[in-house]
Amino acid sequence: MNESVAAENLKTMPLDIEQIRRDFPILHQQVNGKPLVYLDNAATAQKPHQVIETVAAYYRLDNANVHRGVHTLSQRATDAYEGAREKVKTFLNAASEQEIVFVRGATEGINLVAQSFGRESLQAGDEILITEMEHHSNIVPWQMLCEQTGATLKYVSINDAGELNLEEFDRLLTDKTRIVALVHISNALGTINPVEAIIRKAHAVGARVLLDGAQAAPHIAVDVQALDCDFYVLSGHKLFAPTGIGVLYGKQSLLESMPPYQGGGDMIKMVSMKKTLYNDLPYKFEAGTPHISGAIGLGAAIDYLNNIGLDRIQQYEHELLEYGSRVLAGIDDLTIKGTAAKKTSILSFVLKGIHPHDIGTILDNEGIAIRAGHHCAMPIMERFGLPATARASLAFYNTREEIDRLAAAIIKCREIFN
Ligand code: C6P
Repeated sequence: MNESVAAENLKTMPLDIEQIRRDFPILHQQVNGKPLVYLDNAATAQKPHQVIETVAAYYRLDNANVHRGVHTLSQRATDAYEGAREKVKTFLNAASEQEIVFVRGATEGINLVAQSFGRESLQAGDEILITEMEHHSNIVPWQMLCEQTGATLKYVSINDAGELNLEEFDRLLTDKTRIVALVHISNALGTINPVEAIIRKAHAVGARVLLDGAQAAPHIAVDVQALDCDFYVLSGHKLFAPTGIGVLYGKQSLLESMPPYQGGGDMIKMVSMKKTLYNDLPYKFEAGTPHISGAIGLGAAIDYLNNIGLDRIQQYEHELLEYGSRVLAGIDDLTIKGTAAKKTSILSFVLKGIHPHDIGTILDNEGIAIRAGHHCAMPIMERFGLPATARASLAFYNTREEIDRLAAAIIKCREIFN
């Protein structure tokens, strides 16, 4: 068998989860006397030793500032940092490295677009269209922009399953809409939004589209050129990489036309006491010493994901979600919130008469980590008339046995309270 056929065959093989789990040292510990079940992956995902070792090796061997020194360590650090950018470019299928800006995370990416692109191009009378299912990071920056420019913020509502009301989107999208910003995959409901159609329609009225891919990038393959989105943001720490590193993708022509977001070192070509010439893309948007080790760790995480294959990850997680949905739906008094026809990786639920925080605490006693609260998406809670939900969020290292432990702990929880 030649090498490419062997590689193709490997891509269709089921995941060896036990092997994968061995890559994640943190998973092999007891919490409160029980083996850890980590189901809070939407908040932050765990790191494989390939990422941990890459970051450690960088600090052991190559640590230096980037783009500044002529010495060998600085050149090595610069090569590794720019190598990571190239990996992100390929991962997202961007047209060029110049379209890949390293930021702190999805939140900073959205704020950058709002304050640079938005502030430059919006005025009173313009409209920004977002949805009821946004994370606060994709609401507050637009509210701030509206206060600054006099633009108006509009929201597309969601149905009981947690899907966008697309007829309403069609009604709210007008030639006044300058920006459409929405979540690719909802962190609180797991809904996968029909972003291709939304982007097409938004472009037809001349609006620009930002996708919040914080929850999408770890679970599905993203191709920004095929999507034709104008901006895409993601957070490294949800993608099995370190915290404090993220990505803003922007179409080159747009990024070229935008003013810098922050001023400082590295974003300049020349500074005199009178004026500054800004640097080329993407450095124009990377003021100050960047999170070098974080970017390098993100590159290692991308290598790790590519080795496994996002298609196989998606397939496995889909089966796990279906299994989890069936098991949880069989528990008395439990209601799953978020039942979209297209969803992934999120099991948000409520238990009649028991506050989600109590569920979270009892599950923690059983060694199970979930998130309980509003998941930084308060408008969704308002929509469903809930103060909070309990949320189990999956990654490809989770197993059916872990779902069974989750279900047993939820049943125990019911028994304690009833
Ligand atoms: N959601 C969750 O538990 P940052 O904090 O910048 O890395 O990511 C913000 C963010 C933006 N959009 C979506 C869809 C998100 O899910 C998040 C982070 C975490 O759901 C922490 S609140």
